[in-house]
Amino acid sequence: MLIRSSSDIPSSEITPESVYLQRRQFMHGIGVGAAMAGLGLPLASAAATKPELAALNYQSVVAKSSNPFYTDEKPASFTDASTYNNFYEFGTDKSDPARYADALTTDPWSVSIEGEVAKPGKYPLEDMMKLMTLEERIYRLRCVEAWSMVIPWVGFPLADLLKMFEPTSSAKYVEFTTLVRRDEMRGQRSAFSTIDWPYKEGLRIDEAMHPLAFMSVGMYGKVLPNQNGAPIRLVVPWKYGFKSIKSIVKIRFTSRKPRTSWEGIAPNEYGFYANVNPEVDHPRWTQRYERRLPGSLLRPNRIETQMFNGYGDQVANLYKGMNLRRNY
Ligand SMILES: Nc1nc2c(c(=O)[nH]1)N[C@H]1C(S)=C(S)[C@@H](COP(=O)(O)O)O[C@H]1N2
Ligand SMILES: [Mo]
Repeated sequence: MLIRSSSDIPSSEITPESVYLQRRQFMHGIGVGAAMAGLGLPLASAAATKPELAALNYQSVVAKSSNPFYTDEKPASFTDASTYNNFYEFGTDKSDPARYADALTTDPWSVSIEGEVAKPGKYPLEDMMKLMTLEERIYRLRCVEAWSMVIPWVGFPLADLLKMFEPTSSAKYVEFTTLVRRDEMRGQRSAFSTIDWPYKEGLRIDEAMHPLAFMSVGMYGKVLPNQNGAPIRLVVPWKYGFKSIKSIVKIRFTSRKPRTSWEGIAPNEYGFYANVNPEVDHPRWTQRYERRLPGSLLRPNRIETQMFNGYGDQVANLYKGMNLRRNY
């Protein structure tokens, strides 16, 4: 059980393998949020999220092969991971998010929970995070345009978050929505934008509940930089990068498959599933190889792409009997 209130965590459990929030120091004795009361969970007062995250010691976590998410692949540098980004709300160039995402205010932040759940509502981010155990999770984030980076994310399982809201039996899919705030997101003011804001993504409920799917609130032991999707973004390690939606403000549980932004833009190029699959080419390029960043012109670091981004043992059963060429 990963969901627990801060006061339950004995200091002896604060190990290098799993770094827990040490909220006690940050308790302000502020009253209880109505949303939390609605969850019927142990209540704690507002916590200062950012100082806690800043205190994470990620190095010691990286070294532990006992971490089930461990990889011995070399992580990209923090600089590479935070200056080569896709975040169209701030522009279409890979350097735009690092240049312009500082304009985004991420505090206060809340997430609306809607649809097929027993406990819908508007939940302040701090309140949700209080119930989560933060872990380092080292994954390759692979973009559909054939580049990848290994990034030590800090986050918690998506399933732990979703279960708190008690999805009903009609909840077959989960839809995620990014913030719209034109005055802070210059890409949303652009006349040339192809995206019909807000950016939306979706998962089948069993994909969303898979232990590899997680919500990230940090990377490299630091609070998530705005350009990487602060204050909270999805990471789905076995799928192409565009599924990993950033700066989430709404999670809706639905009985029908939600329409994603990229399906709206180019349905023949970007499907709902978007599982990493070297066997199925993108209409405009092969998906057999990827460039592992950082690379250079002389050393492009081209490697073979693995089925499900290397997580096949863990996720292939989700797609048993499905035609993966049709369900791309
Ligand atoms: N809201 C939003 N989320 C988004 C995107 C975006 O444009 N807007 N781009 C996606 C794409 S195409 C990729 S490859 C990843 C990039 O994540 P990174 O910049 O942290 O590497 O974010 C995904 N999430
Ligand atoms: Mo991407």
